[in-house]
Amino acid sequence: MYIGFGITKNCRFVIYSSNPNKKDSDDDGIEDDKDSFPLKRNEVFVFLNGYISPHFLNVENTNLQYHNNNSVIAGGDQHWWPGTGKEYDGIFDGFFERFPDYVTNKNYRMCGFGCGVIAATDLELYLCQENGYSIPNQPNLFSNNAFLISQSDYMSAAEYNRDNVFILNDYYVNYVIGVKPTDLESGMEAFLKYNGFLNPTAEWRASADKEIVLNSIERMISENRPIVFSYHTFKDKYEDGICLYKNVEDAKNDNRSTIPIKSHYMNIIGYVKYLNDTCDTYRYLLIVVSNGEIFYINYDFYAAHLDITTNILEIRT
Ligand SMILES: [Ca+2]
Ligand SMILES: [Ca+2]
Repeated sequence: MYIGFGITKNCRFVIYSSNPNKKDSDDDGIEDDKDSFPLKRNEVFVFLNGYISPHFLNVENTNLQYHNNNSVIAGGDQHWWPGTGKEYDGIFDGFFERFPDYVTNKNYRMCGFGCGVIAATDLELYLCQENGYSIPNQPNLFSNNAFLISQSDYMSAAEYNRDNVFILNDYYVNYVIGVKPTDLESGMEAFLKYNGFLNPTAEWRASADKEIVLNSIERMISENRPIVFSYHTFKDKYEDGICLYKNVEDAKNDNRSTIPIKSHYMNIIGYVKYLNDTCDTYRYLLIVVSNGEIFYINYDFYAAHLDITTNILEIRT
């Protein structure tokens, strides 16, 4: 059927299922006769700034045992601050006895609840590195090397943020999820204004709609902006935690081969969209950074848990 210019008529047409001049019409490495979707790439990786492999901040790291002996990692690590680790064992066990420690001990609160400070600092430093922005009171960042930030400079920037911008204080919320989303919003808007934007907005996305949030993620990645996001569940069951995978196939299957995480802020630095044999619409993995390491997350699992505490920080300028 052809419809147009006031004329409607039936006509014949041919659906092209492949390009007859090529063996692999969509250049995805699967030849047409074996490709379930010969005109659509079966797997597409999208990274910040058109990088050809996952890449994020280069930060000097002295905590080698946590990072396979790598002396350069992809962001800050809250374990640089020497908490004992016991803080993680049932957050409310002995909570009130330990409360004064958390209030006064800057190491404990950073190691135990600093993931939001780290995620926000990672985002700021990436924008500094890519765009020449700066953080107030932190003149030495990148002073020795444009592509490498020292661990001490990173920690200095994160501590400034913790005390002044993405504040870890004795708020009840800070002891449950770390930085308050409202502080992420106001802090990121202040950072963008400091760097010359007249009317930026940073909004903790209220939507629980899978497609709306995905569209925001795709837009920000295309603008070369990482996305601070959280996962948080109030439930205690193993299956309610989110798994971070080092391997794409594990993430596609969400095979629960890693220890699930109950509450965490991280950054999205890209995504993978892929087809499987049963469906010709793309499904997604998120490529994320957590404490200096790059992982994949199954977006279907994440999106099923979207709510006010599991969401993204959306930036517009
Ligand atoms: Ca192909
Ligand atoms: Ca294909």
